[in-house]
Amino acid sequence: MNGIKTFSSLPYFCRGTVIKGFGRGSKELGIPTANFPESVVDNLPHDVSAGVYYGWGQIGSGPVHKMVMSIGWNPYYNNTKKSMETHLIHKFDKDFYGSELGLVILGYIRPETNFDSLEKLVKAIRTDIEIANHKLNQEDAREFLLHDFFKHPVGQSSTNGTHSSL
Ligand code: ADP
Ligand code: RBF
Ligand code: MG
Repeated sequence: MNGIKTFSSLPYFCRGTVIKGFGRGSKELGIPTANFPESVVDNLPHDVSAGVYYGWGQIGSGPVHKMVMSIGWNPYYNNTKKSMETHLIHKFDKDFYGSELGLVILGYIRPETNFDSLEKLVKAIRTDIEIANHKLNQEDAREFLLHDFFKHPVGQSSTNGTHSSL
């Protein structure tokens, strides 16, 4: 079985505050991941199983970026608690701990894997980013850029979630 799996609960929309993780994402891997609090993880529908997903992500009312994320227990590090970690495919000038991160999860890339070296994990994540990039260039994925979810209430100066004055 090759193709990309689909789950009945996708697309899945969620929003939460970016919290401190274990500090390993950017330091060790060169791939920072914004971590969600347990409350957001606990709300995930059961059919969104552990694995790597792609979709769109937005910090506050800022621009919408491509993202890849890992949902699961990170077997490489023997984590015991389920986590949702998002890597936004964009270069940020500074950290955004404490900000709201809104996500629409569109599709599944692969199951979580227990790699026997850090190098292999990093290589797999690089490939995930390429796959996400490709998937998110397609029209059915780009439609979500205009979704109400990424628009913000009057008073937050945004008429269109894909624009930012920052
Ligand atoms: P932690 O273990 O605290 O999650 P990471 O090393 O994974 O630490 O770094 C994640 C943090 O880096 C995020 O919370 C965010 O503030 C920042 N960051 C900067 N650029 C990005 C990006 N492109 N994607 C995700 N997080 C980013
Ligand atoms: N961790 C794993 O143990 N196995 C994986 O297959 C795996 N895939 C990932 C894919 C992506 C796109 C991202 C962003 C992370 C992935 N991770 C995986 C999580 C990685 O181990 C995690 O970012 C670090 O543990 C830092 O918290
Ligand atoms: Mg992280």
